[in-house]
Amino acid sequence: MAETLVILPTYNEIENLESVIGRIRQWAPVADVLIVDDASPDGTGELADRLAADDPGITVMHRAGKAGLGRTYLAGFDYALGRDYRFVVEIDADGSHDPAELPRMLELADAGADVVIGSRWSSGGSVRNWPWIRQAISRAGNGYARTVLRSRIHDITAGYRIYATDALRSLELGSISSQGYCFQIELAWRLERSGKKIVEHPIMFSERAAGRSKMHAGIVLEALVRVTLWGLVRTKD
Ligand SMILES: Nc1nc2c(ncn2[C@@H]2O[C@H](COP(=O)(O)OP(=O)(O)OP(=O)(O)O)[C@@H](O)[C@H]2O)c(=O)[nH]1
Ligand SMILES: [Mg+2]
Repeated sequence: MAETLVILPTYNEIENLESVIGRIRQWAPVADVLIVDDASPDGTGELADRLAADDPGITVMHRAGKAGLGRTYLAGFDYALGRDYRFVVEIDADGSHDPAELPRMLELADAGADVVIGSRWSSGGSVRNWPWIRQAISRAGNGYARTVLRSRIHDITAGYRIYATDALRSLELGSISSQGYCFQIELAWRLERSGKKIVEHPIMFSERAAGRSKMHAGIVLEALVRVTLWGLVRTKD
């Protein structure tokens, strides 16, 4: 069995799936891949099955319906933790995260980082073709979370990451309730607070290649409310 599992969440990514899988296979050829599809109406799940039929390193998990990114990753983590993988990769299927960064990020994980974050906002990181409003929301959200949570992480909402599975095991994953990119904030913050080693690796983030974003105002609001509440609890510590 491979020591790394790449978890690829998909919802209506039929135009992007084949190319991102090809690039993951190119840059992390010995990793296993788990596609977690939430019954995408556009047929992404069926395409995933066809790709898996040709490649023993690819497994597909079909879930009943759209449950959000948090639930999707928790199901993927559950799969990984039951199988002795050392590292778990989170990566979007929409072309925003370049699999060419995987070798370097895996090196950092192998060198002892508990979490490697593919970071847009640390020195050397960048974004390409992202509308100014999305950049503004991401920058403001990260600035707010850094201040309120007293975090040192520059891109705490980032969705391109590697976790050491031992670090995930140390968390009570069952008690995580955040959805959207608040899920990413909650995981990173819990690990940072418990003294885990977090390393940011600068990446260039590109606007999705094709298809539609699943971002909506509720996702931003959830993060705002939860981060504020965590911050209030934190000040009492
Ligand atoms: N299985 C599953 N995958 C999801 C769900 N929501 C989003 N995804 C996938 O998670 C990844 C990130 O979603 P995006 O729509 O790109 O969201 P985002 O990156 O915050 O938004 P953009 O920056 O606008 O692309 C993509 O691979 C999506 O297909 C969901 O409810 N279930
Ligand atoms: Mg995206």
